Amino acid sequence: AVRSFDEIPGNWKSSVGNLYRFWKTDGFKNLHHIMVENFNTFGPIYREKVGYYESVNIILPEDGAILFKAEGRHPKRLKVEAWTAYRDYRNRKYGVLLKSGEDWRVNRVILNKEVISPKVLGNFVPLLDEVGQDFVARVFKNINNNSSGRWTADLSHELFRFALEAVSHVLYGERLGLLQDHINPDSQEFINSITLMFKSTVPMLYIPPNLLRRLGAKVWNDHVAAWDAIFNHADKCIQNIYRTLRHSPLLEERYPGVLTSLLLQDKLSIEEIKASVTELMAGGVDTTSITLLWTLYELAKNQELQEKLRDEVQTAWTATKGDMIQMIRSVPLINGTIKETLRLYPVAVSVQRYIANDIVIQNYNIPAGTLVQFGLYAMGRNGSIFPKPEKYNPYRWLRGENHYFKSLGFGFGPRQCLGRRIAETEMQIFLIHILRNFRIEKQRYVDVKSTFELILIPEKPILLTLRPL
Ligand code: HEM
Ligand code: 2DC
Repeated sequence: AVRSFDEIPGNWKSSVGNLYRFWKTDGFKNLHHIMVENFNTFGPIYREKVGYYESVNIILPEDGAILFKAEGRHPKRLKVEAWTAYRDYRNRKYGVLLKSGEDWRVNRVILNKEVISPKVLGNFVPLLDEVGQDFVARVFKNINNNSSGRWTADLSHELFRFALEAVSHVLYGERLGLLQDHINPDSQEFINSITLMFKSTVPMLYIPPNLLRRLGAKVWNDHVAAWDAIFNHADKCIQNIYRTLRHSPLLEERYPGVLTSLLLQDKLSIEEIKASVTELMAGGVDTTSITLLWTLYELAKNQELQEKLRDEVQTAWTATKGDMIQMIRSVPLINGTIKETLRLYPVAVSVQRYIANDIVIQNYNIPAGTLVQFGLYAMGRNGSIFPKPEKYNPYRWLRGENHYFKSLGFGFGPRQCLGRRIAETEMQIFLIHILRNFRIEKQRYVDVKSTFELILIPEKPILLTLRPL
């Protein structure tokens, strides 16, 4: 017989006790490790209540399949109250990230055509390629300023700039100039604010933001200041394009960028376009840059693998004569590398849905409306799902292996990551250029762990060396 919801194992009876234990064990920073521990203790399904949200957690690919079949026509993920509270507080519109119901769907369908449909690849590639080439030139410049003939740095800052430059070029069709020596201080503030915005979100996953606001808590004030800076900078960029468009209608043949395309289509209101473009700009920085940083770190640790990747890139380059669109289709191991990085270091520790129908998972009844979290980080490190999980091995994503519901780094279905196409293309092009030009090295062996600051990030700076081939 199917067992009842209340029989699901886990510590779901005492939410205050859980919050206290969370606090004591530094649970805020270790959410992903705590999830792994819980799966070890309770098995492939457990129920939990921490702070104000209650969820059922699952880890197996086949259970993920059941979950996503029940997501309904308007899939809803865990509501990040801090983000909606800020917008309500400042009277700003929700974009596609925070919208729900039919309003979400209408916006999402229109945005899909501009940013995620396979057709847009041809528009994005030249824009991203230009930024990739400029990054290479910037590295050479740094190497030449250095008598040692190589360049060693914490590349995260460089990668943040690269990522913001890349996503802005796609969104606005224009360059921000972040790969030059002197950059607009507003852009640097934008970058810093995104990191602060993510970090200050974490406590508010458990403590209601409106309570913290009334208490005048620092974390709320930090959060507001961070979003203010994000919105102000995005507003400036958007206004800039909007004004140009009104004064001089487009004559060029060139792809004008996502924002202009949306404005010309005239299917969404300007306020709606602004809200979603701001989210795309903010969502496009830490996500891809940190994934690239982890990838470079793994390649620095594994020179043999790095050579294999370089061979693939060089062979594809010769075969395609450097045509970037064809290149992207000819480098399966590069694509496996990105999947492998997201397996071990998923930006999002979980993908969640409030299910639309009753479902049965692991022989337990789960009623419609329940928040179900699929533990991405825990799945990626589980030995029965990925043999030798500690080994960084992009080959596991090739050939005839079974990948059914195992590659969920960008989420799933109609509510999956809207920036996925931009992110994947940007990261492919970046890795192609880097591997063609530099050897990636690391001083000595240090194992870098991840820490949860809403997204997973390295717990300490990673020093890497780039050396011309
Ligand atoms: C949503 C991951 C890069 C914009 C998401 C979700 C995940 C994710 C897991 C939730 C999906 C779901 O619930 O099924 C990633 C990863 C990235 C990345 C791993 C890079 C390595 C980006 C970029 C952008 C972006 C570059 C913007 C250009 C968004 C937006 C949503 C989203 C707007 C919300 C979509 C909606 O609610 O309809 N992302 N993301 N992401 N992401 Fe990304
Ligand atoms: C964080 O328990 C852990 O793509 C929580 O580009 C559940 C949760 C809910 C929503 C997730 C979030 C986690 C991680 C960061 C995600 C977010 C949805 C979108 C966001 C995955 C897993 C992200 C990084 C977006 C952010 C766009 C924003 C800056 C405008």
